[in-house]
Amino acid sequence: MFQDQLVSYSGVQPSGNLTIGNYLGAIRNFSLYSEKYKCFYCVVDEHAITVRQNPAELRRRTYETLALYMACGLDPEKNTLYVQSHVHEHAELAWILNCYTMFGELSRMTQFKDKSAKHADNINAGLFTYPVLMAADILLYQTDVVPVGVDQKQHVELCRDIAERFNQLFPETFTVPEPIISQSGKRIMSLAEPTKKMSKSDENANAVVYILDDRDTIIRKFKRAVTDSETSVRFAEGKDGINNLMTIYSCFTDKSLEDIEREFDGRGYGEFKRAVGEVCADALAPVQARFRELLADKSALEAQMRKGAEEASWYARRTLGKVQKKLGFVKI
Ligand code: AQP
Repeated sequence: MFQDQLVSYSGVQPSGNLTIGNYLGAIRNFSLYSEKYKCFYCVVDEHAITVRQNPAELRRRTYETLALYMACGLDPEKNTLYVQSHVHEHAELAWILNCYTMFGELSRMTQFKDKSAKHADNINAGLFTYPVLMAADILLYQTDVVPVGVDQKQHVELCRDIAERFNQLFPETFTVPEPIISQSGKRIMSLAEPTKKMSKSDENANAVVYILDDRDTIIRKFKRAVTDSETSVRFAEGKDGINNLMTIYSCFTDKSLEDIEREFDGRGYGEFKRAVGEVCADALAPVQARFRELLADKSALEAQMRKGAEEASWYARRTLGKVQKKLGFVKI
């Protein structure tokens, strides 16, 4: 809470082309909070460099992620939309919080374990302390709620622990945030390996549906999605591929799993996959059209970046100043 306003905070890394996992698990839900909360949505470029990035691609994706936020319905007049590296307080608070976070806590983070297995040649300290930077992002704004996909829940819980530890030593410094996990799109799985999360950094482009994929590509990817040797569309244990497709269909149509089972009763997987592809392509078409318009005007996006950074900095400065004072840093 910041000056009697409830605060919502979340972010997306510009570490790859955004997927329908990012869309259904996170971005699509961000605008739900604009009425009740003061909302900050950040393009977290400092997080992205925990794995190697091509600089030109990182730059391009930073613009694209901001444009996608707006194309997905985030109104920059109602939400503070900005880029993490434009607000230096994030990195400064992260350093301080590093000194209040335990090695053992960070060692237990499943994302660190997964990513260090995937990037065995580059297990850098930033990958390990990623959740501390995320805690700094959230705590700088005195955040009440953090809408995220289920994969980020553990990091928000660590953020709560850090905030509570700090507050015990220095009372009333941080608001302790709650994660909000959207029930429908909480975990969208890979189309090729449906026991694995759909990720923008997946090397197999057929496993992932990107928000900006064209209609034919979307339909083709769903057509090729891994299923099982049965033929009936029903949600059940062991049917990970079909369960994932039903979840995606349900997210785009708002139909319940029971309704979907009824709708496709007696119809084969081929027909179902085509229907999933079509509803997904239909839902993304207006987002893609708006995205192209926004991306065509780079200077307007830069003006938005400046405006967002100014707004965010005002809040970030206040929290960092309070923390530094409590710690005993000398102000000059
Ligand atoms: N598959 C998913 N299902 C539901 N939600 C998801 N999110 C990501 N993938 C899924 C949610 O999207 C938000 C932004 O994610 P991020 O960019 O911070 O990083 P991530 O969670 O590591 O996402 P990726 O796509 O897997 O990125 P890479 O491949 O770079 O690591 C978060 O709220 C996340 O929960």
